[in-house]
Amino acid sequence: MITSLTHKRIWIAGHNGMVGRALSRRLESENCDILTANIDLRDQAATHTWIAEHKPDIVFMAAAKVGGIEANRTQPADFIYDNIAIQTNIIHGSHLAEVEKLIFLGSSCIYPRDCPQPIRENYLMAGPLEPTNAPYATAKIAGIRMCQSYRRQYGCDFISVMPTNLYGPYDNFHPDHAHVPAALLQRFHHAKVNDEPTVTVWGTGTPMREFMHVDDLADACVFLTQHYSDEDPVNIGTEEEISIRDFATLIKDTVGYQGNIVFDTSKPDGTPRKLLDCSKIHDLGWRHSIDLQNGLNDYYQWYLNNL
Ligand code: GFB
Repeated sequence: MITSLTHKRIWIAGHNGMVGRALSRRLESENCDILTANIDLRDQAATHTWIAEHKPDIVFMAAAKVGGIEANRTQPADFIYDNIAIQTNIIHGSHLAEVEKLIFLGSSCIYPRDCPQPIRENYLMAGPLEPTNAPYATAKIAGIRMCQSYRRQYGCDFISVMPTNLYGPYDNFHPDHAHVPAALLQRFHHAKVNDEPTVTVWGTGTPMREFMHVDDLADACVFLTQHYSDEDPVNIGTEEEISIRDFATLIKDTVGYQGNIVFDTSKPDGTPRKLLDCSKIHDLGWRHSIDLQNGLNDYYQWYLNNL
């Protein structure tokens, strides 16, 4: 083991989000102190002061402005500004406060739109980005470069992890701004309870995506904190892909909706395919454990309990 969590002060930046809450649940079984901050992380002075005063040993960077394809398309300025500000303040503040280890969370959308599949970590910057999320991806690429640069210049143990598309408890269920799992879960549920004959799914249904339960991501982040220390990012996924058409049918069946699916092809498809090559994390000794159907059952149950 490279880094122990035992008796460490661990700051989950972004503790109220889906990923932050999953990290809190996962860290409950470790013998560590969890820190949370209720400040605007875009505020440099407030963020640096908070880190200097609370002196975390380990920082999980789960704070980010995130959203689905439509949120990315309509709010590109917020996506690039908020993410660059948040990550710059946390990474530099962590360096100043001599944080022992920092885990930066990126996204599979950082890779070129048309790169070979499955996507290996070294395809980063090998081609143009998918336009619907280029501002967000550009911010995340800057975060990876910052972690690499602080490691090279100052010897900081800052690592970057690249999760695939996620779903789970405390997801954002906004009808227009959510990612596809939350958007479809709430739309099929609403159609079921209101006896609606059809549900609309955006795009052509042909894009391929890989979906992972957020509890698997949290477990992978803890594993990599303990066992990985290098400047190259590490992909985190399931290596299982599904078309949006089949994924919509899976959500429909999970919810128990009896009507029909129609596709709105005026909406964007986004990137045609993004399957992560997870050889690196598999070789290190970690694999996901929640299969898609079980994960979606848990997701829908959580949704019903927390409507
Ligand atoms: O989840 P999603 O918005 O993100 O969309 P991306 C995935 C696919 O689902 C696209 C289709 O092909 C959408 O056209 N889709 C079908 C829908 N119906 C819906 C719907 O009702 N809502 C949504 N949102 N999609 C995001 C990036 O890309 O992936 C982010 O924009 C981030 O930056 C995230 O990287 C992981 O997979 O296309």
